[in-house]
Amino acid sequence: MSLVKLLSFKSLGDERGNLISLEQNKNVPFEIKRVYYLFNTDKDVTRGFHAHKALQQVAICVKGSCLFTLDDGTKREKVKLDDPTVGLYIGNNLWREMSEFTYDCVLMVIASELYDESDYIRDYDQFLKEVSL
Ligand code: T46
Repeated sequence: MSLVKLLSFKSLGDERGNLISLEQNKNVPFEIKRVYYLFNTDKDVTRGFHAHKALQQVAICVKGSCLFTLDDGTKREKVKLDDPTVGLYIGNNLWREMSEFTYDCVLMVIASELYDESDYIRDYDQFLKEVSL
């Protein structure tokens, strides 16, 4: 089964431009507790390098592009996000790395929980132990 789960959002655009609405438990498959966004990221920067014990997220590149690498402990898959109508669903226990940001990239992330550092697994060996249990 692919690690890359893409959600397609219907654009409600008209001659004035485009509009996408995100609603919890509808086109976003969980209750939304938090939204954050990354921007002005230099092109050589890599981010992420962690997994989450419980958090579910949907990442949407609303402008520009970036590359996600997902890893479940047995395989790695990459996906380029460059379309504001597409969301990448990232469940728990998935290692993620983000790279190849264009400087204009605005990466918006919808999250199922409030920020909680204790939900992060920031050590790759620890992650491998957790997913092999
Ligand atoms: C993820 C990827 C896609 C907060 O205080 N509140 C928040 O809601 C977030 C997301 C971060 N922070 C703090 C924690 C760090 O001191 O902001 C700083 C940067 O966070 P971090 O280094 O975790 O950023 P990324 O880009 O490596 O990862 C972020 C999310 O943290 C993570 O959950 O899945 O984006």
